[in-house]
Amino acid sequence: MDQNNEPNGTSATLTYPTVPHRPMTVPAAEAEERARAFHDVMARRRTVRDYSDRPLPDGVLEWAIRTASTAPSGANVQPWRFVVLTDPDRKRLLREAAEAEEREFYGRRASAEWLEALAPLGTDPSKPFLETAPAVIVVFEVHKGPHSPRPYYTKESVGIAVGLLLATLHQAGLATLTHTPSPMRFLNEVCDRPDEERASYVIPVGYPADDAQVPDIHRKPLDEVMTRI
Ligand code: IYR
Repeated sequence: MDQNNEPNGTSATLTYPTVPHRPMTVPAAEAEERARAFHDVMARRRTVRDYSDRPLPDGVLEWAIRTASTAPSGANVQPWRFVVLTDPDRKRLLREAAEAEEREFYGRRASAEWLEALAPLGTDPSKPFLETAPAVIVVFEVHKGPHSPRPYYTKESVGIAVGLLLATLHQAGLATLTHTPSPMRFLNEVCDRPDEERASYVIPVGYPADDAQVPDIHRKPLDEVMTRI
């Protein structure tokens, strides 16, 4: 059997070797309960903007990034790169650069309609969480470059990976926030990444501050999000 997962073949059509699938075996009688239990865990996830400086337990970031990397991706290109910032100087640099973009966003670039939509959340250009959270993960899409093939469905693939990342960190008791400074080009310099990589999420990770508050928002009921035909 091919050991390296490179496609097999010598001519124009290359195919992966196949291996027997090893499915998860969940008894049908337990399926609903397991789905509900996972729902109850995920339903408690909240986006957190106030972090404590409590350190992260060992190994969690690595497992979360491994889990994110199990996401399906267009043509299996796996077009993601997760840059983990923990050094205080680097986080300060990130915060200063992000706040400069955000001042432009809130002061000039955002439309009145967008600012009105954000107003209930009370967000503003100040981003202290980029320094207080013990780690910040900057997620990059990897586009075609000297060492990377052309990706397909890049946004979708990276979005799924980030969903798994957030779910794993939550499951491990950690809070996150998907911060989206715009535009994000400055992140290549802050994170030492080449031009073919384009940042799409900035994710502080940590324990919530003891006095953290979150907005009292609610999820849409099933009948508003699900249609059966
Ligand atoms: N990038 C800004 C604005 C912002 C935009 C959306 I859409 C949000 O849901 C929240 C914030 C910021 O991070 O403050």
